[in-house]
Amino acid sequence: MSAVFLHVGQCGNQMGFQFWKQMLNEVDKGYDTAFDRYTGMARAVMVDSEPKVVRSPFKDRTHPLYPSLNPENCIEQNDGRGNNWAMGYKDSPVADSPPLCELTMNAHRKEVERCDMYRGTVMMHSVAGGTGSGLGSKLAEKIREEYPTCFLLTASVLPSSQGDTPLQDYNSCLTLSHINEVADGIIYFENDAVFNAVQYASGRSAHVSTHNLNECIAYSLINILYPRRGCNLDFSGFFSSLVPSELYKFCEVHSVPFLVDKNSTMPREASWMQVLENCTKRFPSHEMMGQLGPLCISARCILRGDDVETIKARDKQYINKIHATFPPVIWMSSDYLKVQYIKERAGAIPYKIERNVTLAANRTGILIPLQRLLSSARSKLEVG
Ligand SMILES: Nc1nc2c(ncn2[C@@H]2O[C@H](COP(=O)(O)OP(=O)(O)OP(=O)(O)O)[C@@H](O)[C@H]2O)c(=O)[nH]1
Ligand SMILES: [Mg+2]
Repeated sequence: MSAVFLHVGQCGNQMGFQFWKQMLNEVDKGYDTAFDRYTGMARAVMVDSEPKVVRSPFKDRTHPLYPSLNPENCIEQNDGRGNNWAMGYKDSPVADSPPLCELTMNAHRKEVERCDMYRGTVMMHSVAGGTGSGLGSKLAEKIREEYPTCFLLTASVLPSSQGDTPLQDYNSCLTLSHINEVADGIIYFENDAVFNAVQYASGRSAHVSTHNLNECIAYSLINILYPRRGCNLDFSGFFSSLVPSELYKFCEVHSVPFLVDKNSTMPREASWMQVLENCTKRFPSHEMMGQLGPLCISARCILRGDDVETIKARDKQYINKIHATFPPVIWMSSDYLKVQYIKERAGAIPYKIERNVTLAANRTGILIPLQRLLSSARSKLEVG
């Protein structure tokens, strides 16, 4: 069973490159179906409306991803979308070349045909620019149309509240509304929250780069998509544990410890409870949620480490801690929370992490960024 990964726009490609770099360290190419069994190439399709980022791994033979990405799956144009959702969605062709959407769907179809058994697509993008948002919305619609019975999951980056681009709030609302219609699930990453997580991990005064944000996002993604390294991406497991209702598709994921340098504030030998507590703090707190209430529809906790067996006996203690962070909605059954103990090296070469906790939750926390984006878009509309 295989998955195809689609990287759209600058952010989608940059986080994608980081994802594949970590995948090469973490999973065995021979077993994992994220890579083609015969060529060893990643099942990745990369598209952007300008060549600079998407082309970068193919220009330099010493680039770590050069041998693992298929240049035929790299689709580009020489004409950005200027942070404009409509320009990305309209996808006007340039000169004699077909539109980007058509070229991308063609490369995606070829990749699907190379799969042993295609199960679904994971699309990575930012919702705030022009290409990842507009073209990303269009591609999601097309994939849903062409493969109605397969899964479509997005890894969507929400913009910083400080505002990177003037149209970001409009673009984000339009994109989220589109993908909410057609995708089966949306894993969202707020750039502000990721920034805080990285800064916390690396010491308050540390400089946080976009590269660091992508390291953190890619690490969380790998841990939730591939909790057991070397196994297939289990779409059914993901959706049954985190998206039990098609009305509520937004999931937030954090993975701790995430170490970006030697000055980590989290000691390597931190206990399981310390790591778990640290991870729960990554989610918006009860105070931040205010009247919305931090209600949860489903949650998943993955504990990975060689000594994970030692805490199974104290299972209740850990489950109570997670329950306290993610109280369920009143109509949800008590098994809304799945806890997985995985006796494996906690990973993240070269940081030698001993214990790793990944928490994912489908809950009302998504209302915080949604309300912020909506009210900011409305106020701009009224001023305009
Ligand atoms: N986390 C993260 N955010 C990024 C990255 N690159 C850009 N962003 C954010 O994404 C938004 C802009 O989206 P881009 O991906 O640059 O835009 P695009 O999809 O290429 O669209 P156009 O350039 O307008 O055609 C802003 O909110 C940026 O802060 C990245 O590598 N990682
Ligand atoms: Mg761009």
